[in-house]
Amino acid sequence: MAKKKDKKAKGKDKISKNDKAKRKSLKLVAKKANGNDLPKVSSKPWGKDGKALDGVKILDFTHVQSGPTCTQLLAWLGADVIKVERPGTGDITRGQLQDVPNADSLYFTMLNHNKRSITLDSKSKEGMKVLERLVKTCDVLVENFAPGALDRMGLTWEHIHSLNPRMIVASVKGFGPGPYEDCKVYENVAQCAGGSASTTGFHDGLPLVTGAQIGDSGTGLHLALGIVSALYQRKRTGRGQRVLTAMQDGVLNLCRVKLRDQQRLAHGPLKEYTQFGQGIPFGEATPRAGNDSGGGQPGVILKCKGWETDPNAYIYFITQAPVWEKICDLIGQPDWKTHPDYAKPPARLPRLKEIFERIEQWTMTKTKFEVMNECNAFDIPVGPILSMKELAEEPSLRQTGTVVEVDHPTRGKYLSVGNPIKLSDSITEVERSPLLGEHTDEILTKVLKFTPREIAEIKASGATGQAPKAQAAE
Ligand code: CAO
Repeated sequence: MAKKKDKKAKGKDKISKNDKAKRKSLKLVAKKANGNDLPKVSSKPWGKDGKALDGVKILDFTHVQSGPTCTQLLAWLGADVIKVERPGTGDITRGQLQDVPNADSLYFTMLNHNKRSITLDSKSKEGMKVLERLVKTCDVLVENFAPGALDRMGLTWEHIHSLNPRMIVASVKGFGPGPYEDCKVYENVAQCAGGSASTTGFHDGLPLVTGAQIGDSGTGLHLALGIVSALYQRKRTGRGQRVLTAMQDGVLNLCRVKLRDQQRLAHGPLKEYTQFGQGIPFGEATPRAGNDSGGGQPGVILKCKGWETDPNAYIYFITQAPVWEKICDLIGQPDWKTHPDYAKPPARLPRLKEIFERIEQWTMTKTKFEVMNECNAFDIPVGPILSMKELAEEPSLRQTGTVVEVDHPTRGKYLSVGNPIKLSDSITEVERSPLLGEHTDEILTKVLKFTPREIAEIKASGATGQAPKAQAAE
């Protein structure tokens, strides 16, 4: 009995020790614990209580769009992102689609906010010395070179892992392992190979690519999630791992509902597609559905007042079943609420063309914003077709930081899309993109801790850019 008591006491002791440890760790995240020993909600204003990825160092070896989208997101979430660029030219997008002479293009500036830039010739001995030091110092290496390029540089996974077993190596490639794994891929190639183009456009028209950069930016997003997950797993295992996202896979993931429809075809026609009501037979593959709604709620784009001259005077209108009666009242067709041809969703499916034509008679009497307001009053889901000009000028997007004005030393003020992911504690201050090699000295000295003599040697070799004239002439 005494022994039992002893055990109990020891158990209590254990619990209280655990409790102490728990309290100590909680103190790190909460100034004061509430009655339940749980951290209190931050007392600081929205987005002002530390950065989510504070302390994470990223070796950003990305270029063009897919990789930079990923590392920009990580930078916005608080990671220290060091972009390694080729001396002289840097990321090719700096000079692509230039609108202001001698200034980094918007293509580059809008994809590389909040990063530092170091120029390094990875194919030189001294350049590789610096890169290896970066590998040892950073937590994550992100790259989106053509297949095999990183290996050809000498940075194989095995080598990186031997230098820094904690390092996560994250890559975007066009295709995963298989017949196309060696191919170079750009946005529209991925949209075509990932199933988006074959399912976008009108039934009787060409396959279309979309304006949304689902191949590049979409894959960058997928990669960022993979990296954050690998960082989380590393907390348990202590080791890094490889993260691979193929653009074809990323696009297909975003086209998931179209693969759903492909399988539904085996069981009959896709009744929510306009072509069903038009009596056009379905083929073997998911067809292009024009503007038909992707889900079970039929919807299309309808003209609004001004459509004759304004290319964006349109609205997306969804005949959501629960609000059908309100739609009937709003468009002045109350008899459809009880009419057997219109009252229930299955009865409406073969008549969608006629139904939307009737709704369009109503939307054409109003601007897209009037339609939006009147429909929203009755919970009818509609979407005005907003132009880039309207989005750029929308005050609410400016207020939330989704659209931000950024100042840049060589191009002046420009608009950018800020961090679309809002965290209540973590700060996102959108900072301008770096000039080419702007932080080379700072990184060599403060991050990599090279001595002045070593830095002089690195620079004299030309690894960070043109070698000083005296040495170059030797
Ligand atoms: N110093 C020296 N050399 C460097 C360097 C540096 N700092 N940075 C890159 N390089 C070299 C690479 O080592 C590579 O050399 P090798 O071919 O001799 O090994 C070379 O530059 C070019 O790399 P790349 O083949 O990736 O570039 P590219 O312009 O020919 O192709 C792209 C571009 C996007 C088609 C290709 O990188 C790719 O398919 N990437 C994967 C998919 C992807 O992300 N696509 C999205 C692009 S955005 O639309």
